[in-house]
Amino acid sequence: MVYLGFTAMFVYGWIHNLKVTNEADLPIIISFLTFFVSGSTVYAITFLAKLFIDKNQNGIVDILEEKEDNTNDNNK
Ligand SMILES: [Ca+2]
Repeated sequence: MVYLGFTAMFVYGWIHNLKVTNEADLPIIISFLTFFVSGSTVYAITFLAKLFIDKNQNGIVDILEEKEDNTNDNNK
């Protein structure tokens, strides 16, 4: 919701600026879009990084290990 409000304010300001200066400020909207893209990129990288975490060094990715443990618990 914070992002939504921020986006609305930015778009409003951008359109206002477009009316005043009568030209679209493309570089700033591109950097704004880049901000959002990089935000989701960080999220994706964080998710992918978890696929390579193996804290107990047994060669099995810990995310998969946790799922395996849950399956074992169900069998008990
Ligand atoms: Ca492991």
